[in-house]
Amino acid sequence: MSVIFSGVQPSGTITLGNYLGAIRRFVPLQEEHQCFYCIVNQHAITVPQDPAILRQNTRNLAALYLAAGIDPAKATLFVQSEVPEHALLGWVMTSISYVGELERMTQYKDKIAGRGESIPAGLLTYPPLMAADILLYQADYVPVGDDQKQHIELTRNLAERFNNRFGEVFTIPDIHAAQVGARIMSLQEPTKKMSKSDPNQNATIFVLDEPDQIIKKMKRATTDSDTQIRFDKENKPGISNLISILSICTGKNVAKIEAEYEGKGYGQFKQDVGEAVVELLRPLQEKYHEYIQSNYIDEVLDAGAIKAHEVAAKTMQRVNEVMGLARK
Ligand code: ATP
Ligand code: LTN
Repeated sequence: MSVIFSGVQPSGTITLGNYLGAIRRFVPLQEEHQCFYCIVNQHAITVPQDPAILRQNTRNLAALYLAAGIDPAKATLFVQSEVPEHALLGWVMTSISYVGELERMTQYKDKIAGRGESIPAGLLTYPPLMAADILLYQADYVPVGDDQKQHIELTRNLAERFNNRFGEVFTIPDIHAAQVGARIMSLQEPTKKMSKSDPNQNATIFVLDEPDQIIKKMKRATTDSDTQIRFDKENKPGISNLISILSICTGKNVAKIEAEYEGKGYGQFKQDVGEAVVELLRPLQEKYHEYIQSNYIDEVLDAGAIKAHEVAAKTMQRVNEVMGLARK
């Protein structure tokens, strides 16, 4: 049995990318491993958040985790700010990080673009906090989308640096990469990842979108002037993205999809991808609406924070001892 840790930010509604690249993959892991799944609200505040909306998004995300099939009897589901050790170890990790290595993170470079002088310092120190999240639980594997690879690499470096200086305290974690769906692309600019914060609403499918909205967005998806339905990321990024999505939704492999659509037009193909996504999301949406109206969410998160804290406090105690922060 391994330890698994992952987190999702309550920074808006979850996208099809978050679901396929991360949350959906969390579910089978809980059957065989000790899993900690976190709503990382302290990461979300690295950009300004409206307090009422942040609170609401936190509940929505908890309901979505449960609707996706996370079972609190098997996995620990909790909110980051309710386990203070995240911020405590986050500071330690920030202290052993180098400014240069943080400035090299591509997510940082993307997120500061266009912000002028007002770049929140939290955007720079975001990866050491993420490292703390993972290392507190001595995680072996971290299931995340492709875009987080660099942050996991940094987490490994920080853990090794700490262990070299202070002794073997941390397990060195590995990324748990997706076979397919590791990077769902924007429907409008298929060379960019699908993102929650894309200002163009047509670029992103949100998991709570209505069926007709999903079909409409699929129909508007950018493709190419060719007519062949063929997987070729380089020359046909739009079609390749839709093939990947259809493949995950239906379980059919890429070759089978290409064969099925030989000689057929883009119109029918896009309609079918839209319908497959609607069907994939239908049970998730139904369960979400049940959970969001119940008190069950609070029960789960209260219990989750207690369980997470027990593990996190042990690691933090050890860190304080080896670093000389503990007085005795
Ligand atoms: P933003 O898009 O606003 O930068 P985000 O969605 O990338 O935010 P998170 O909510 O923290 O940020 O992401 C949660 C998980 O979803 C991470 O594991 C991330 O790798 C994964 N993920 C995000 N976008 C995609 C995508 N387009 N394809 C596959 N996985 C994704
Ligand atoms: N940075 C991640 C979210 C995140 C995370 C984590 C993922 C914060 N802490 C720990 C895995 C493990 C993102 O997707 N933007």
